[in-house]
Amino acid sequence: MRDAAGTDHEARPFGRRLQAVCGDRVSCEADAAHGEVHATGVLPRQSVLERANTRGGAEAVVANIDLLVTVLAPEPRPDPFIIDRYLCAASSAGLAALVVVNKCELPEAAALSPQLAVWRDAGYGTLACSSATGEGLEALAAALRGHDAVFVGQSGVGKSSLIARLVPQADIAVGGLDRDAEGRHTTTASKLYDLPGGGHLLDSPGVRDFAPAIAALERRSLGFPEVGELSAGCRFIDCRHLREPDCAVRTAAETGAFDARRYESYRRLRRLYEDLQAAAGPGKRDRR
Ligand SMILES: Nc1nc2c(ncn2[C@@H]2O[C@H](COP(=O)(O)OP(=O)(O)OP(=O)(O)O)[C@@H](O)[C@H]2O)c(=O)[nH]1
Ligand SMILES: [Mg+2]
Ligand SMILES: [Zn+2]
Repeated sequence: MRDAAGTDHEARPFGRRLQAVCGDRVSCEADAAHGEVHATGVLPRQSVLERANTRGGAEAVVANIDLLVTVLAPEPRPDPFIIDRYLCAASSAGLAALVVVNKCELPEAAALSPQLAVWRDAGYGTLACSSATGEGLEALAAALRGHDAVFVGQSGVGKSSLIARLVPQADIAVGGLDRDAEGRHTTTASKLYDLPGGGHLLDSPGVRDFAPAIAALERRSLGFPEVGELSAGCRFIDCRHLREPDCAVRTAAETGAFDARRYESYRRLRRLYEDLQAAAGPGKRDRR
């Protein structure tokens, strides 16, 4: 916990129901007798990134950010579907999003360019950089300046390595690649760093998968900007863009106007959305 003067303290959550996440602003009380600080309450959030739990409910991941940065690299092998789901969660939560390819000095990075172009065409910011060589780091620093940003992505893509370069005074652990096979992650808890030019960066532990909280997802497009735009041409206002007749989204995917892999990603998220909706129970269906 950091106080108004910028000093960090160890703070214990006071009471079992306090659900603070990284980025939260909390009210605190000093317990002078035990030399401890207790976090007693979570202040209202400006924004929150939420993931789905298995019961179809929502779990906060980070709070009070305005920019989501999904980091990928040629190694470990990227899963574009996870990245899509993060991007959907970001647009549904009103956050700007940036897709960053790290380790761009590796020859295999060139193969990621077509996929990066698809995200760029969808309206997301994209960047290639290398924490090893320093290439692209100035552009990344410029894109982050003044923002409260979080780095997300698979374990081993180099989130912490990038933060170590962007925040020179950060005391941050960076790991090897082999740990992934054993399921150990180098970063185990989210942490907030001050950016030199203003703003903040949150490092987060690597993920194997990510499912956005369904209640937070934009219901018609699920947060896919292309689907949001194309759906104006669908015959039915409540088109799910699967097998419905005269669906402009499916037609665009068939003709190549909408990237086929992004459409597949949409279909997978739609199925997950409906499964989670069912898990949440009939009373919670289509609340919005
Ligand atoms: N070749 C190359 N390796 C890099 C680069 N950036 C990071 N690495 C390596 O990638 C490995 C993982 O780096 P981390 O920064 O710990 O990755 P992370 O995304 O923070 O991983 P988690 O904390 O487990 O989520 C380390 O061995 C780094 O040295 C880069 O630009 N090029
Ligand atoms: Mg890390
Ligand atoms: Zn449709």
